[in-house]
Amino acid sequence: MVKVASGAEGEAVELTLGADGIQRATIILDSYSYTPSHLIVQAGKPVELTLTSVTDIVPHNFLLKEPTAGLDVEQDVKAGKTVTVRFTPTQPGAFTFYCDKQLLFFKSHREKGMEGRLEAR
Ligand SMILES: [Cu+2]
Repeated sequence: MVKVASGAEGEAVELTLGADGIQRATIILDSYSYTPSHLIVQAGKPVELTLTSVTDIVPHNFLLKEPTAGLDVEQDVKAGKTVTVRFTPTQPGAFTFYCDKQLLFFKSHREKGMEGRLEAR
């Protein structure tokens, strides 16, 4: 990962392409954020994200649904666990990923700011 900018929206990172043709990054999930929250990738090439939760109790997830770009990711990340997801954005564009977990009548994690941006170029 290469840090390309830092601002109010959080740090933007450009994923590096591995020798195997896969773009990889590690994302930290906390309550209620993804770090980094702005990813820049190349369209048409596979992306592999390692999702690491650093919470003790609160479960999170990672949703990235953009049918027009072939994206349909829905992955639970239990407290303290690490999982990987793999997908390929078929088209350039800016897509939003988020956590839709919600406790009873409280605000959803997304409403508390748990979302980020995937920019495919
Ligand atoms: Cu969450």
